[in-house]
Amino acid sequence: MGRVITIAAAQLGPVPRAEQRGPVVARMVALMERAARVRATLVVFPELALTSFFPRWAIDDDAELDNFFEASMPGPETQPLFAAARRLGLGLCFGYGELANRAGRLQRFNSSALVGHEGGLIGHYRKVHLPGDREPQPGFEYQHLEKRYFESGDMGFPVWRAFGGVVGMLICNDRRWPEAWRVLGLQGVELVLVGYNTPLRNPEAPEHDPLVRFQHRLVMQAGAYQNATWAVAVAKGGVEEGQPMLADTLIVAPSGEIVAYSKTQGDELVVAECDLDRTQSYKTTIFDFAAHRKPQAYSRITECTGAVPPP
Ligand code: CDV
Repeated sequence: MGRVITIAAAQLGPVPRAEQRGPVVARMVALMERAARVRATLVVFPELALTSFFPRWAIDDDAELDNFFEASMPGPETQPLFAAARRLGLGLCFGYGELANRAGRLQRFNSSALVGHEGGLIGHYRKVHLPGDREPQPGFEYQHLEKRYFESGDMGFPVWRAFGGVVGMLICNDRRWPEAWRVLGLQGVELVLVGYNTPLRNPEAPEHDPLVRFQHRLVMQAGAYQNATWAVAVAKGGVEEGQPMLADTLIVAPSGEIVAYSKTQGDELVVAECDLDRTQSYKTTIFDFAAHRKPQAYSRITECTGAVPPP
């Protein structure tokens, strides 16, 4: 029978800049109710699911910026998500802007929450790889100012025993870095949950634009295969505040094969039955890390930091 969980990747269409939490949370609860009807047990939402992707704007006013962040999780406005998880018996993962208060020092992170079937917070992850700039770039059609608004995550890449397996989270740009996947893989991860907001146009390197979808699939499929894990990538799609976003929500098997993907740009559930035991056929053969990895050799390579010697 295996350890089968039915996962619903809940893609979201655009969220306007001025949208309050109420309507977005209502959209998310509606998707959770649909997921429960198809007997899903885990629902995964995108990066910064609760708001518009605000790093596209230069925001100087702290009060305005704070509107995009949650000071507690759950908070009064996100409580309905936790209540729905409990009522429907669903696990939940969603991205949000985290406003943390560490001994009076305010910190902002790009975070993801993991919620159990009983509606309790299992844990959260803070995005490590922050793309873009600190200052607005002259002439760019859209900014990407994650470095301005967030600190880099300070929790490493944790995994949790949850939903009958070993679960980790990455957020958007993290998925392009093999070391993020590998740190999860080395902890025996069996399911990696990834929310993202990937624009279709990159003003810094427009020559990459035709490859956005290809490169997204490339890293998701390679990350899953090389670490013998299921992987779920969930998009914000559509044209959000004039900026076209990649949809292409995916569920990827440990073989690297895409088993389900979105067909629209808007709110959509992408559902697959994921047997966590399928990870074993890779973890015990080609990617049996204990048997085949060679960390001693890798440290020699990292010692070679100088220039290539002359011939
Ligand atoms: N939100 C993101 O991290 N987006 C990046 C873009 C800017 C390249 C991504 O890796 O998809």
